[in-house]
Amino acid sequence: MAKRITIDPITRIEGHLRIDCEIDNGKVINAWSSGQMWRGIEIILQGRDPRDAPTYTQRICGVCTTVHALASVRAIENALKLEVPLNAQYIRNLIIAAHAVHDHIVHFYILSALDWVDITSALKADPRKTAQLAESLSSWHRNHVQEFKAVQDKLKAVVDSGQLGIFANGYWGHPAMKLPPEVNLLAATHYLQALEYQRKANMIVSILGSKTPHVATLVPGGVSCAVNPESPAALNTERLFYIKSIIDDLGDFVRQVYLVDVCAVGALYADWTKYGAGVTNYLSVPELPMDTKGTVFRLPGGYIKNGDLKTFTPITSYQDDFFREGVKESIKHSWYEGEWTKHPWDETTQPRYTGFQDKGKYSWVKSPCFYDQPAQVGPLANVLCMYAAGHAPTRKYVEQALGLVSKLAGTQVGPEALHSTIGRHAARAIRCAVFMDELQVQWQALVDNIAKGDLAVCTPYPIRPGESRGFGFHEAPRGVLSHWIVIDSNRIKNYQAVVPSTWNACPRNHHDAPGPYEASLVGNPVADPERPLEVLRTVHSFDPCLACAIHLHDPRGRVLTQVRAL
Ligand code: NFE
Ligand code: MG
Repeated sequence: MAKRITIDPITRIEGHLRIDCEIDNGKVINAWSSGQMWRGIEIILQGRDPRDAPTYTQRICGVCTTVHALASVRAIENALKLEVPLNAQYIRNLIIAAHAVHDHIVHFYILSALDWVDITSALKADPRKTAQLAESLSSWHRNHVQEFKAVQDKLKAVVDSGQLGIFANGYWGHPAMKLPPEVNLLAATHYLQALEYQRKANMIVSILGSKTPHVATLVPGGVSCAVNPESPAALNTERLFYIKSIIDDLGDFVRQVYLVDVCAVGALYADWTKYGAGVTNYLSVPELPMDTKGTVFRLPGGYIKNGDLKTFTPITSYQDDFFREGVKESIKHSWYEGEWTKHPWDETTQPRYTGFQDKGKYSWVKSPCFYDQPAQVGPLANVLCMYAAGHAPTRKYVEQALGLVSKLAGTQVGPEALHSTIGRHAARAIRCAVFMDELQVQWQALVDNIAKGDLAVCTPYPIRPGESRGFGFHEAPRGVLSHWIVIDSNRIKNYQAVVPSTWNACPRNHHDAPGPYEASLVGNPVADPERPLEVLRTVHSFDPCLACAIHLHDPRGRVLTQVRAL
C-alpha cells in the first residue's frame, strides 16, 4: 500500500515549503507542493507612490533582494516609457551578474551539496589521495594536501566535540550517498572555501548597491549612484578597479572549482540524469540590456515547448507581446477567494485559508501558466534557451561540462542529460560561468562609456495623470521574475509579482496539471521513506525560495505581527 510522507520544511533557508509524497514500491507515485506562508506585499503596495515599489518589493525576500528592485523599476519604466542611461544599465548588469554568481555558489555548496556529499565519510579520506584526485581535475591553486588535511582536522574536531552545528541533521551514512571518502573531503573543503568566494561576489553588489541585502541605488529611470572618476564621493576610478580585482579573483573559483565539482558529482551520480525532468516547457527572458530602451541584450531568452529545443521562440524586448500576453495565474488549488485564471494586471489578492485539501486548495502559491501550460523556470530553462538560441559562451561551457562528465563517467553524455535533477545543478554552474565572463564584459563597457565623458546615471521621473500599465521582467537566479503594475495618477492601483519559485513550486493548475516540483518528483526512487534523501535532492535542485513565492501566518491562527499600510 502506498505510504504518505510529509516533509515540512524542506529547505535549508526560506523554510516555508511543505512537500507531500505518496511512495509505493520504493518510488514516488504522487506529490503535492505547498507554500505554507503568505506575505501580502502586493496588497501593502496598493495606493503608494510607484517609487516606493523597489524598497517594498525587495522585502519579499532576504535572499534575492536585488531582483525585486530590478523587476519593479523595469515595470515602472515600462509603464511610464522611461529610457535608462547606459551607465545605469551597465551598473545594474554588474549587480545582476555579481548577485547571480554569489547566489549560485551559495546554492550549490551551502544549500544543496550535502544532499550528495557525506561529511562524515570525509573523515575516512586520505588527504594525499584527495590532492592527487583534485590535481587531476583542475589547476585550482588551493587544491593542495595541506588544505585538505587542515579541513579534515577541523571536521574531526567538530565531530569529536559532539556538537555538529551546521552539519547536524544530515542523512549521513544513507544508502543513496555514493561518493568515495576522497571526493567527500574534496567537496567539504570547497564547501568551506565557497563561503569566502560568495562573500567576494556580494562585495560587488554592496559597492554598487550601497548595501546588501536590499540595495539602495536602484530607482525608476536608472541608478542613484553618482559616477565621477575623480570624486572620492562617487563611483570613481579607485572603486572601479577594486571591483575589477574582485572579478579576477572570483573567476578562478567558478571555473576551476564550482564547475568542476558539479561535473564530478554529476558523473558519480550519473543515474540522477534519469530522474527529475518533470515539466519540460522551459521559460526564460533575455537579460543584461546593452541599450537605453531594452531591445539589445547580451543573453537571449525565450520559450521551449515539451523539451524540444527546435520549438525555441525568442523573447526580444521590454515591450515583447509574446511574453506580455502569455502570462496568467490560476488559483483553483490556492488559498485565495474564487477559482479564476487571470492575467496579472487583472488579478486580485484576497487570501482565504481553508486547510490542506489533496484535491482542493492546498497552497498559498498561485499557479502561473504560459499560454495555458505550466512552465519550468530557472538556470536549466535559461541555459537550454541560450543554447537553443546559439549563444556561443553557453555552448562553450555546456560542451566543456559535458566533456568532463563524459570523461569521468566513461560514457558519452549529451545535452539531453540536462533534463533532470542533476542537470539543474550542471545548468546552474554553466550559467554561473557565463555570468562570470559577463562581469568582465559589463565592467569594460562601463569603464569605456565613462571614458567617453558620459556621466549620466538617471532619467528624471515624470508624474503623469491618468492610468498606465507596465511590466518588468528579470532572469533572476531562480528563473523568470516579472512584476506587473497599474498606476493611476502616480499611485499604485494594482501590483502583482509572478516570481520564479511561484512558477516552479506551484500547486496543480486550472486543468489539475501538476507544477514543476510535483511533476519532477514522480518516479524518483526512495530507498528509505523515513529518510527521504532523494526527495530532498530533486526539490533542492530547483533552489526553492518560498518567501519569494508567496505576511506572517500562524497555524493556530494567532496574529504574529500587524503591519499598518499608511
Ligand atoms: Ni527569494 Fe527569488 C525571486 C525566487 S531569485 S529567491 O524573484 O524565487 O531567483
Ligand atoms: Mg504574486
